[in-house]
Amino acid sequence: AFVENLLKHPIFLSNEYTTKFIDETPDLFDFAKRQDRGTKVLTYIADITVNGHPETTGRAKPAEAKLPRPPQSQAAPISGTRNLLEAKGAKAVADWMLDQKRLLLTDTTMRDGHQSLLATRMRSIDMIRVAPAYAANLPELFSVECWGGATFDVAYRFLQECPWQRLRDLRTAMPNLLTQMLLRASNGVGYTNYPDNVVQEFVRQAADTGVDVFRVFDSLNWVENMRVAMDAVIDSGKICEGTICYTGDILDPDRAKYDLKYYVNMAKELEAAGAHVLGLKDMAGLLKPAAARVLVKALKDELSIPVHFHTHDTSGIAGATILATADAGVDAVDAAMDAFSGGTSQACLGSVVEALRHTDRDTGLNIGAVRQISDYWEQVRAQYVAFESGLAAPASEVYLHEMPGGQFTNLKAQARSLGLEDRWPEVARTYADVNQMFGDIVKVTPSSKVVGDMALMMVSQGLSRADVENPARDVAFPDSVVDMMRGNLGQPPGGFPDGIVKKVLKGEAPNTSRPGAHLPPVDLTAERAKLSTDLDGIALDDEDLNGYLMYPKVFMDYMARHQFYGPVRTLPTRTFFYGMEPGEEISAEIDPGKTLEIRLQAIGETDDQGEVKVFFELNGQPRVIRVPNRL
Ligand code: BTN
Ligand code: 3PY
Ligand code: ZN
Repeated sequence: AFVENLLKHPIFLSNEYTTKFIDETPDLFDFAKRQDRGTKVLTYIADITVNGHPETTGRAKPAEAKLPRPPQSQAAPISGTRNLLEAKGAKAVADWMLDQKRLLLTDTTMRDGHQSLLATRMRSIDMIRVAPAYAANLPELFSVECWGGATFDVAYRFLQECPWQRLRDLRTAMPNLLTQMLLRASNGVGYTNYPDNVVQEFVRQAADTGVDVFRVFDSLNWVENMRVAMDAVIDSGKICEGTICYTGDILDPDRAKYDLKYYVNMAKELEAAGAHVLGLKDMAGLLKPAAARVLVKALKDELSIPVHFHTHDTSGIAGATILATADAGVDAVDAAMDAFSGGTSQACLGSVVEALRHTDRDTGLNIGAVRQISDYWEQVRAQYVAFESGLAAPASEVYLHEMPGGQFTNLKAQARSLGLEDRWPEVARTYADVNQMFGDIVKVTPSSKVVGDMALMMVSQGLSRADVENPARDVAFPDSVVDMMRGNLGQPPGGFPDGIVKKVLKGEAPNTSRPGAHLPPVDLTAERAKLSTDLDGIALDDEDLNGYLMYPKVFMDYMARHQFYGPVRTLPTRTFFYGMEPGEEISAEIDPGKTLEIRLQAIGETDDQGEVKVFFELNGQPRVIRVPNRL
């Protein structure tokens, strides 16, 4: 009856049925709630089969229908870094790191790897299926970065899945390994400054659900704006990696703003603020080998906490930089499994393992296990060709524009959609000009987005830096620029230049104190009650509330679609993005022990009402689902 009702709905019958329709037509959910989950999932598959997925339509399609096969676990998981954290606490893990002769490795494939190569589109199921092999075969890893950064909102927004459930499942599947997340300090996993109690509540929940290592950074390197998040991590008993974002070039006298002294001072501030580990985050891949040697040596000399290095291979030289940091005594580094490495992603993990073999920094990882896991990742990556951003070769251009790995390909796609594809070199140069105009700032989410917004605006309107700075010329600045100049992302070292602040704010006074100091706390009890009412009394847990607090609209839209489509998160990735073919069979374990065996029998003709009948077998029982043909 639900499908009948739905199909008779006036909007459904019009051609306006898109995700928006689902999100904006609340009365549908009275019907949706009564549907069993099997029917909901079949409705999703039928719709995608008939109409395609909006995110993959018109993009490259994977060659063959093949389910990626994870490697066998070679043995029951042996004790790893997580066991040490559980037994002895965060400080003991840091001390243990300092005692290791070997270079410790973090695998970033499940977070930064796909964030930087596939627009963050990797689905949980592809991670969860290989997680037991990590636990069993690579217990020597320092950590697995698998959460935070852009993965949080992309899960809700584009993948129709709950990021918290991803974390819980990965945590369960890798009980001996430290899980690691990227946290944008007061910006949480969002693009704006949240009230202090929202940040604290988010950290508490992330620690509870399963994050062990929090890499905390601020997008302007303002330590003042990192304390709330760092304190919350420390209070949770988990590992606080207080992090420096690296920009400029310490060996270049023309970039004296960010010199060796600047970084060493910041590192000391972070150590004094209670960081268990110092993160050195080179989000654009700007740290060159010779500079890395100098910087890491200085940090190791001046600090008594371990140093964990993160870089991107955009310029093609990350491997050399990692080896230089290893020589200089770095404690841990990030790398991505071979199939998810290189380009705007991290350096190649297997190659780092091999390069250090039989040296005193030998990583101790089993290279056979690395290869097997990477073979799995290669099959996974092939399923996501629609999201490949295709940086065909290393780009030394990154030293000009300094775009972070995650932004580079994204901005390129944005430029393309604005018809500026041929003018990419101009966009890159303008991005560099905007950086100088803003006073040479750290560019990383969210400050990098502000610089990108401004650069695209300038190129599309044909404005030069001189035009923008000309007091006689009226310029309409993007909202994100106004917001940053108001001080809502905090302050860069030395503040923003007076001239640009005046021009952007038209005389309005900026706020130069910590944004969280003047944001009133959110009334969590009231928010929960309101959310529950808005969702018709559905029971909401703390994870849901935290999702809502970060991204109210994205979360509500996700919940609406969830009511309609049910648990689509365990569908095979090919089915999720392309639907099924007649004769094809798949299975999806929607709960532990509850598996849907789905066979698509046939797809009917479009009838005179514009509807298509899709014939399935669900666990052996025939089922017919009608969906509109919107093509
Ligand atoms: C999204 O990409 O917004 C979330 C995935 C759900 C998309 C479904 S597919 C069928 C229907 N038609 C659309 O245009 N969106 C939804
Ligand atoms: C993020 O904040 O998502 C990043 O990856 C920054 O480098
Ligand atoms: Zn990164």
